[in-house]
Amino acid sequence: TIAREWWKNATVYQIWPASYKDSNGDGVGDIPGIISTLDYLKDLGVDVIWCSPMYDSPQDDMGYDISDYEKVYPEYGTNEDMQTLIDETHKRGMKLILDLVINHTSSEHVWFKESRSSKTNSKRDWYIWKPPKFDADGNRHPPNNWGSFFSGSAWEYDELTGEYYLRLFARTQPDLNWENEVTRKAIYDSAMKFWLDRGIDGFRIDTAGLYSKDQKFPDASIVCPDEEFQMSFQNTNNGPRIHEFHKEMYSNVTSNYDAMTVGEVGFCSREDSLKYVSAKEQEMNMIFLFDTITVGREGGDTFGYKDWTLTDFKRAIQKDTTFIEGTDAWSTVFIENHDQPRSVTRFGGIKYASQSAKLITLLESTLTGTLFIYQGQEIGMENLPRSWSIDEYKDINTINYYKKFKEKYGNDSDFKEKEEKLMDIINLVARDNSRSPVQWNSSTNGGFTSGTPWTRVNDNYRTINVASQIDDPNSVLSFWKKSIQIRKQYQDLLIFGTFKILDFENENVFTYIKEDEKNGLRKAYVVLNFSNNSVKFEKLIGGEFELLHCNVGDVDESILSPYEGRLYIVD
Ligand code: TEU
Ligand code: CA
Repeated sequence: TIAREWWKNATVYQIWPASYKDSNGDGVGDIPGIISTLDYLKDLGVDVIWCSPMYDSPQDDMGYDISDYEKVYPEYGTNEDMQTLIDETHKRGMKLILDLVINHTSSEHVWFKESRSSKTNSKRDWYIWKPPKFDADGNRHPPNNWGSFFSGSAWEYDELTGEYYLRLFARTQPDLNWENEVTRKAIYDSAMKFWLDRGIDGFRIDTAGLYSKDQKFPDASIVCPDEEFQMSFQNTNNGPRIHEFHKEMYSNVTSNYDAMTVGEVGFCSREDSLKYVSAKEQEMNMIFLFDTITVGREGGDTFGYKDWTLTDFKRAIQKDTTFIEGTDAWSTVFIENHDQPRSVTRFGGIKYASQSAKLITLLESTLTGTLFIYQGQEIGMENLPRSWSIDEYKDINTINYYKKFKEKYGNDSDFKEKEEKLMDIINLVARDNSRSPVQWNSSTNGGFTSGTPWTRVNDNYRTINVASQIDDPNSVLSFWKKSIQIRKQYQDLLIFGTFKILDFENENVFTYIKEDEKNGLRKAYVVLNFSNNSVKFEKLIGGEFELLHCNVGDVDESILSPYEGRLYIVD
């Protein structure tokens, strides 16, 4: 039997501050705005709030480029506001975790300013500096072929000292050198203990698999032959010392607090995943794996996309959630976050938007692990309108990619056609899709701000918003609320149970059972129609079926309507 720590049956709600709620009319969400919604979150059934970076930052990567770990970004509020948020969250019996971004800092962080100032500075070695490579003609090149996640080389040349620094993300996000023990200690003190001592309850750990780089810095193998620079995953992700670093972080910091930790790891074999999250390993409590959210995404190309089938989706969910079975480890359940598009658009059927939002709710609320919901998901927010031009897109990842695309194909006679194709994909998977302001009501700008929003509000705010759903028993919001309650009530099966797919090859319907190891007789039986058509409903196991929850009003025993889903208890 597995231990049941408080964070295991928790429902976590992610807030991405810039687009959540603006309290002072400057068009940017802020901490007082968050505080004003705490009762709403409590009422929804939220146990833990995860707040994306609210630290001081030039905002080149929306706060994932931190210039001061110990200071709140002034547009979001003050350190006192943060203390109020911590206290008010606790008063309502909820917890608060922060984003821990420690693979890199902003180039505006004082550590980096010192490091860059000279080769002999005492902080030179806090970041990763390498001399250039010169070819036979004397031309300067980066130390190796590693590519940035945000396009181009992962190395940035610095004129002042004539060396390159590593930056796996934006050029203003230099990677910290985790090999240096002094640096690690500074990270623990400044980024972690500072906020834990102020009462926060843990961290979502950004890029938790990337800290240990292959110290030989070899060229990455060529996955995309047309590209100059290659994904460096094999040399940077799950690297040689990564578990040593996480064990140190645990013993020096998180184990001294009743802290919850969830690491963003992304891609990992079962064996490697367990090293991060087995309780006995003493590293992190759980990790986010990306198999499900990257179904249909092509590795190596940020905007690569190909057709996928329901079987692919099932296989991915199985991998992300069942790797812990029979172990002392724990998993997560999520389908949206600030890096992913809206799930209704990506995995549902937009013609049946609210029905398919509820279907995804039913799926998520019956999967094993800690549940994470992203702001706006609870009302079924959708991707940006396809009619919007590239100018409405604000994310550095999208913009860099588009620029590179234009440089490459801009003069082609069929550029317009190519561009339309790219815009289809951008509109489907870009991070911008989840970054539009939360739609609170049907007033101007969806009630997000009384001023001019920093980024455009989705045109559909008049029909999709919190106010119109809150008292409607048939809304997506009410369905989420009820699903969270049922998840808690039947937690032995739904949160802690084992997962077994019954119709792996079916391309329309997804059926699985959840079982309680201790009491194998009673099962949860979940059937989800992921298609635009009505399909026949057949019970795939025997027993007494009792309908507990479903996303339609009238249930026809023998037919599942498009995007209909049901949860039965079977005795
Ligand atoms: O994301 C890490 C990560 O793997 C992303 O680069 C992901 O592949 C990408 O967003 C897909 O487009 C984390 C944060 O969640 C992200 O917001 C940051 O930009 C990134 O780290 C750098 O801190
Ligand atoms: Ca504001």
